Amino acid sequence: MADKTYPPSAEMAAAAHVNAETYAEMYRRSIADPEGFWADEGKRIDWIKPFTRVKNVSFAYPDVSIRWYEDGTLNVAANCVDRHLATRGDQTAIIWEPDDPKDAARHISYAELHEHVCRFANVLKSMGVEKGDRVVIYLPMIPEAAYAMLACARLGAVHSVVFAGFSPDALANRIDDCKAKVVITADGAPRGGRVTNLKDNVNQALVNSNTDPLCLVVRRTGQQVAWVSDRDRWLHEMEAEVSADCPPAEVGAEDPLFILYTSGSTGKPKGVVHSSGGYLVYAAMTQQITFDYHDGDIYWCTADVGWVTGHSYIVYGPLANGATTLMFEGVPTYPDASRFWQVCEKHKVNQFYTAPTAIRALMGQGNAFVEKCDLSSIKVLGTVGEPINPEAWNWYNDVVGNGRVPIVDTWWQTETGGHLLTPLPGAIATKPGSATLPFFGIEPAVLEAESGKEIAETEATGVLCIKDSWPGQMRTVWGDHERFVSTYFEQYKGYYFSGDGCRRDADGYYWITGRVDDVINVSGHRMGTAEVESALVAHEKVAEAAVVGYPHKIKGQGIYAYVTLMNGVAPTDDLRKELEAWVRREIGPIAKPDLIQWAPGLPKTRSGKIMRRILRKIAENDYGALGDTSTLADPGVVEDLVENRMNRD
Ligand code: 6R9
Repeated sequence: MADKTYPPSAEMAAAAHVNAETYAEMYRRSIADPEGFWADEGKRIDWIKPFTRVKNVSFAYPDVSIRWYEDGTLNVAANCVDRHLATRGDQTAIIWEPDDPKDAARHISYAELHEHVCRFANVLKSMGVEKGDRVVIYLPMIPEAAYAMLACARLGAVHSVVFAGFSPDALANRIDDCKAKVVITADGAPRGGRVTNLKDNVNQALVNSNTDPLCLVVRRTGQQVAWVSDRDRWLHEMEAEVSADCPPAEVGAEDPLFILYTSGSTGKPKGVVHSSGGYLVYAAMTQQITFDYHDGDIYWCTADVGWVTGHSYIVYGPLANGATTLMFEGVPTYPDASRFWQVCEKHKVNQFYTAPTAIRALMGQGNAFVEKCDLSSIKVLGTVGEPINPEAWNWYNDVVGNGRVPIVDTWWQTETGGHLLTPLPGAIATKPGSATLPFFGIEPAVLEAESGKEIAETEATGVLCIKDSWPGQMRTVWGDHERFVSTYFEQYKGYYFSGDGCRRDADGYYWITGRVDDVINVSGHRMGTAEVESALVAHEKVAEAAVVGYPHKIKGQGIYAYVTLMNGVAPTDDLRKELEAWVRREIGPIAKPDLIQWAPGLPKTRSGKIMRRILRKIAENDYGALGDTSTLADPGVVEDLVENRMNRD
């Protein structure tokens, strides 16, 4: 059966930045003449010293190196703030919508943003932050998060935002890995009517950390906090003492703008490093074209700044374009399931960008929450983070978009900096569940997983790789270039390997099938199974643990943990709760296992390798098709696991 397709409306095609013809022509040129194409796109941003070299890239293993606009210099904050002052100083840059709808929203103009960023930068400077230094940002979704990021960029310092849902231990690991000079936090973080004591978390993290950064604290809730007087400073006190003038530093295009830690299939999270010049060009271009953003539009991306989506599509992309970007502190279901739609109505949102997990959760609450709101301002709907199932896509389309709004299903990664596969609303017909076609400059390839052979036929199923670089690509893993090369360029020589599986249909459309490595995607958050396993085995009663994903109605994937206890420890419900709380504390609430199965033993090969394929099948409740089990050291183990499986859906 042919997939149902949704072509762009005539109005959209006529008014959009890119229509079907311009897409075809621009795409052709972007591949045939990347130098010329990206030289032109590089002019989207202001350079202090214009670049003369556009692209200098090698994907050849092991000498991978990626450079764009390498001899140009710029300042990212000046691009996101200063250059708009002359034309749109009074325009709102950031609309901030607080957690509690009874509290007033704030509108921060570009002129105000400029003053906040300059003062913030001067505060950091007075704390000793210089170009190249690392600053960890552990903040809730408040405007100060954007000020902090831009203040770092203004000084040429490298920020690393750590999602405020991460535990003190996870925070300490990141502070240590990048050797942060300053950690920026808030007293507390209200979310969904509850408060997380962020400053307490930082206090605890700094007890365990081997680095001793200073700590800058934003007052958000006014709650009592424990204070270390030679280490901690209040932002509001410091700001009052510094000037509102801070000249932007000149940085090289290839100087790092930020580090963002993300989960991989092995070991500890990797510090993904993004550049200043190429990243900004790519974030700005994709924000404008994918969402078909026009001057005066109100644009809302519901992500958290702790993830890459918040970096590229709340802060850098929109602000580089002089957009009005909405920042939301709360959650979709507080005070009730109409919150997203009420915020859209209240601020007359034109582009709305969220994750499938939120769509599924809201879909489950019924249509009335949507239908009571006026969503007529919405022109484009977007989704990101995981494959969207057609049922959720259809609900988004029919109920939220009222059948009149294009949906852009954007496939990309922390590593890619911006969208790689996505429909363009005025150009590309959509199919529910497909991220459709490549963005400009992106040459996808589908490879046979085992042989690594690129499949030439249009219809193909395999692993998704990209043949050549684009300006927004990550440059390295912080402090570990070898890990960068081995993770993304070793298995399939000459290609960037995404870690995702995919299918390409007869129309050349891409359908992402999910990760092919030991990474699971829980509510759109990437989680390495190895990370959860090492948290579990760090508990004194746990001998061994194996973690896999399983299909979960709302979260996309849930976390299924097989746990072998130490000899003599009784498997009780209390212990199950204790382990859940333990993982929450070790990593954060997003890593809490949904199901824990007591496993007297794990299925292993004779050489001692855990056979995850079997564990995945049992977790999926698909135990009838376990495949070849002949290499198992003790086949009896499997029978017990099947019999006591926790997922019976
Ligand atoms: C931006 C972001 C990346 C992984 C990626 C893939 C999954 C993201 C998707 C999608 C299907 C989409 N993913 N967008 N899968 N369709 N539109 O989410 O970055 O947190 O690094 O996750 O998310 O599996 O490899 P990140």
